[in-house]
Amino acid sequence: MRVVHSPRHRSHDPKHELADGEAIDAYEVPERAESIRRSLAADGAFTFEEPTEHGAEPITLVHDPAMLAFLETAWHDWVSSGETADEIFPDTFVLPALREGMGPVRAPGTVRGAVGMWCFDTATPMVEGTYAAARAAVDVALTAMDLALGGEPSTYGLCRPPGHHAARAMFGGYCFFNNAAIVAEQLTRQTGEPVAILDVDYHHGNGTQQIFYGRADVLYVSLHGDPDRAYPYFAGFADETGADAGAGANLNLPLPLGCSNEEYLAHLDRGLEAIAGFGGSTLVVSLGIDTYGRDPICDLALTTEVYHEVGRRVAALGRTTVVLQEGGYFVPHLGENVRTWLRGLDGRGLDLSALPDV
Ligand code: Q9C
Ligand code: ZN
Repeated sequence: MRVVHSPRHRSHDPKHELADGEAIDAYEVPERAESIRRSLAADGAFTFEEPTEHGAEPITLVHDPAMLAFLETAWHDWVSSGETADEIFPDTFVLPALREGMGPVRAPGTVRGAVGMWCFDTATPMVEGTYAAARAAVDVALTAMDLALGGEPSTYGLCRPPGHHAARAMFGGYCFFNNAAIVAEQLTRQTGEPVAILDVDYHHGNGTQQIFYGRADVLYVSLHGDPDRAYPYFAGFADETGADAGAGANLNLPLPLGCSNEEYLAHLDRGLEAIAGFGGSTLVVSLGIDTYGRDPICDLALTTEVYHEVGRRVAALGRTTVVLQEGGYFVPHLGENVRTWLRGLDGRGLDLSALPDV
């Protein structure tokens, strides 16, 4: 299987996120992607290539150009206005109620103010190299798509930072540009067919859902921790099925606390059934491995074996598949879990021999 990877991801190297009023070590760190790269490289059946540049247009077909412009200059503007902190966090958030009844929001003249127009949480700091890494992740995703359109049955884009929490005009959840949504949008344009997205990250992909919620030509299917208890809290409910032309083209499958492999596969089959009944020949997978039982920030109970079976069942759809990396935070097993998933997709056997005993 062909893998697209860029060393550029390393320039997004946040040190902290905020939790319960304290700065804690960041979970979304460069070592995640290195763990995946090492595992796939050691397997021998994966070949690596660097992305080609795709420019800004595929991004602005999905995201507000003003958000792209903010991200592009934020670090430079931050430093040149005399700020000295090496991570940018929002100070306030422009919730609709802040200016309720008082007319439109005016863009603040400082990054410290303006970041609260675009970022929705306190877990997603921008650092000096964030923008370059986020742009490279988009190029990784689009290059994986190009290879699939060129005839590969399945390809893998080792995207970092991840993307599925980024909405049209909002970033957060460790995500800046929505790599999967950008690829899905291009697939609709380049194939002229509808496109399905399967999101198996532990967290609901609120950004991807938002971007396509009114669209009939993109099916979004997500398995995730129930938003009644899980981040991002405000989206991912089972009764969110799409709006307007998109009615019926959104399927949320919330999962219970401690969800087992068996329960998970039963939910997966419902999602795959919806995809099988939807048109088009291509599939985008948002592959999060934070469903793992040992993930430090999630609460399901999946084991490595199940990722092989999930990959197998996705392959049985028979679609051209672009797999893009999202979350997964138990770094010691992250690479092997991804490798296991992709081996299942590729019709190869389960191989647990390289799973570290930690
Ligand atoms: N106070 C992805 O897996 N959690 N994003 C913050 C800590 C943020 C996860 C809660 C989780 C974001 C791509
Ligand atoms: Zn996640």
